[in-house]
Amino acid sequence: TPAPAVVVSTWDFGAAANAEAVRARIAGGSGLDMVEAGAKVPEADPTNHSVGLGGYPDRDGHVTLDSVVMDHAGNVGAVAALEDIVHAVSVARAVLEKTPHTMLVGAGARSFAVDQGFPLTNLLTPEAEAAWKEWLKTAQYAPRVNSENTDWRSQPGGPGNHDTIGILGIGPDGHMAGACTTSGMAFKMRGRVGDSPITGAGLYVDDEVGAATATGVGEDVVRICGSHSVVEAMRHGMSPTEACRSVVERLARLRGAAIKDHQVALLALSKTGVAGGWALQPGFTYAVTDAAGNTRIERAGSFFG
Ligand code: SD4
Repeated sequence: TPAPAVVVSTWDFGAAANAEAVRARIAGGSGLDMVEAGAKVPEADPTNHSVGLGGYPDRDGHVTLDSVVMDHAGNVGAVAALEDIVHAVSVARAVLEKTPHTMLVGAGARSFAVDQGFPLTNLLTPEAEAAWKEWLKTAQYAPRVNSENTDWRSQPGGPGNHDTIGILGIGPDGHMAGACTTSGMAFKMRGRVGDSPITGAGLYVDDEVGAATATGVGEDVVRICGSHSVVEAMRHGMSPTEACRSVVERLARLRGAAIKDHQVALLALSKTGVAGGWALQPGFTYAVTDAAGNTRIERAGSFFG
């Protein structure tokens, strides 16, 4: 059996995020410090078109970010439809620590971030702008699966193996925390908010049981309160993998043919450091890292073959 994981995150690029999280942990940081440090890595990476700087815009050309953080004591902070700030996860954390609220959205979130000293940055990179202009030629919104079975990676708007990051951590004191951050679905309607900043959908942390996070088509994750459902399944005795699988299967039963071209991927970490995941479509990977910083990439099983 592998050493217990102290941090897990979605997709192969989670490896770089996990490395930062472990660095924060070794420096004495809390679970919240870990997941924030990790989530900031893809936020600052302009080549990731689903998170932070370089994220694909909405259909009107605005890059809008959604993010949430949650700690072991049920403290939550979130932002939705945040513009012009690279590190949405850090603004979410500021909502947790500096306000009496759990979520700020849109212009209010942006002015709060400015008040907190976050710099304003144009998040629309030339590459993302070019992809948006290409998309405008047809302007067909069709959320595509992040799957190895389709050729969508090569299509404009296909984020390839880059996606929302959900990251779950266990601090040196044994307490869990999580974060989820995204620019949402490429070319979404203006004002659209997905699952990622919604507590219980994109992220849920329960320090008695474990934590879970989600990526994929947010509308589907919201319908089943994806992350909270995974944590509750774990509470009733399922392993992280079994819990993620049961929730994916529940979604498939609920939605039938409506989800056949969608991806939804769930990732969980138990309180004891066991990681597991499951997805609708094949191709979902996640990064699992132990306290010494050793990382392995796991490939999740899937509902569709
Ligand atoms: C959303 N779940 O906004 C996010 C998007 C995502 O690329 O995971 N993807 O629906």
